[in-house]
Amino acid sequence: MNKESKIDIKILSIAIGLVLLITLPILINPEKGTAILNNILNFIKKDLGPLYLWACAAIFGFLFWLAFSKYGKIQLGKEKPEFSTFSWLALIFTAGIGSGIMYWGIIEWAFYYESPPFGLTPKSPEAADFSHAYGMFHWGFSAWAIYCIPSIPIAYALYIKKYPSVRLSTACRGLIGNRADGWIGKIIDVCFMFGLIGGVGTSLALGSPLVAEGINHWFGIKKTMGLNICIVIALTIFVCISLYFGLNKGMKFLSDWNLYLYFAIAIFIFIFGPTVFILSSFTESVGVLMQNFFRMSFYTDNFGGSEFSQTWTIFYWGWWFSYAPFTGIFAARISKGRTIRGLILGQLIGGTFGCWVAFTVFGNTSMFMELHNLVPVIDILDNQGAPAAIIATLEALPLGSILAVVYIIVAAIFLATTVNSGAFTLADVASKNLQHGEQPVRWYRLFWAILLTSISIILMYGNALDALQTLTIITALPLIVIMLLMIISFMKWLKEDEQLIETYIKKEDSTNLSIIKEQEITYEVVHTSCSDQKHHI
Ligand code: NM2
Repeated sequence: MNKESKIDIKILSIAIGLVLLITLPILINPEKGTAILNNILNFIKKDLGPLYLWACAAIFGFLFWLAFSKYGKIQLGKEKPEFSTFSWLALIFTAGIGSGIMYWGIIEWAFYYESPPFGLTPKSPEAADFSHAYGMFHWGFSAWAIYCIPSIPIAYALYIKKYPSVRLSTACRGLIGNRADGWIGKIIDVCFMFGLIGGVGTSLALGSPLVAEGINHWFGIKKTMGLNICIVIALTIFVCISLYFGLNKGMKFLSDWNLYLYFAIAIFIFIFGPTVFILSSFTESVGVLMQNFFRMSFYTDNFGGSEFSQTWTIFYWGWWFSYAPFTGIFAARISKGRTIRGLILGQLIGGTFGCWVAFTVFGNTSMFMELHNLVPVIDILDNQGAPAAIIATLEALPLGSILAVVYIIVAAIFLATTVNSGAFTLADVASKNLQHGEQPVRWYRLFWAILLTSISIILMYGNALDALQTLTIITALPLIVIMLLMIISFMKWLKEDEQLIETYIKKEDSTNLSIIKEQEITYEVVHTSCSDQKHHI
């Protein structure tokens, strides 16, 4: 098969056309373009905000049920998992988490401490209690449920139904049937690409100023737009090298090292930072979170009138939603041989744990500095911005200057791994005729990386990155609907395959297999039936 036949020109051109349609007006008239987007955003956040809260809560409940239902036992493909559990989790974690974790993990508490929810007094002990619990909530189980949900129908379509593509439209096939190949399918796929471009833009918008702050601090180079752009170009080169070597070499290597360094910094700060404070604050926050989980999940402050929920929870859920199809596709792509339960619990527990490390260790260290008058974190935050407050916190620790350098490097790697897997997934979705397990062609992977980052650069240049961030939340809205379609489609498939699933599960029970053996049994019966069905598609 020649290279050309692997590119899906239709999807590619619709996606690029749509991106141009949105970015050009912003570029030509940034103020007006941004104002229009902000109006749409305000409408969504105000009037449709509760939808985001309900969607997230429902998804969390659904996954909880699914993981522990009989369907949780279904193994996705009879092959052995392609990656070790560590590398698998590392790939999933570093794909979905960008430099945001190094940015918000250490500083988010300060925002809540200054403007707390539930009408609490700013900077009070109660505000302190919630300031960590809220960070853990926004980067915890509910959030990871949003990431996890698309991976289940996509993995089912890929490994059980044996459809060769990882597209969202394919995962909706149970519901929309062959319309997945028509314009409905195209709209679904393009929505996702669009969300991802916005999501990555947001990550770059937050990540590059943090790196720029470091460069300014250490080398005295001025923090200009030019510096930000140079950072993104350097990052693109780095990403291209990793993409060139592909999933098994470049990307896996980068993800593994991303996590090693991340944990190394966390362990260092945990030992040489305020260990006891970290432990006790974490314990308290877990209690506050458990006690208030439902309240936080449905908090709109309808009667208090504050914008806490819109500024934070709804914004965050939107951001997670806009990334979710991409992380779902990516997670499904690398989860051959895992069970549905493994896929859900791996993402929910592994992802939450990974995020909580930052919020617990980095965030509490920073708060400790503020409360003990070691570093005026809030003052720096208010007057010089978050990146300066982050560096000041780190420099106050033992070996602070080295630590801060490594911290910023890890933030850059987090950013790189996200752009990396984003480009890989875009190339994957905008390809056709890929055989099972085949990766998109090399130049095409690099092309998407360059396209992704150049859109951000153009928008940075036009000073329209705020608009791009706004766009991320807006694009999350259709994605919520698409995810609902995917869930319904998945449930229809389960119903369709009910008989075979029963046989599969009974077979295990009657032979009284041990857990290990249970995992070795594959889903052959369904495989066979689906391969048969494939001929009719
Ligand atoms: N999420 C996890 O920059 C980033 O960390 C990308 C952000 C959606 C809040 C992901």
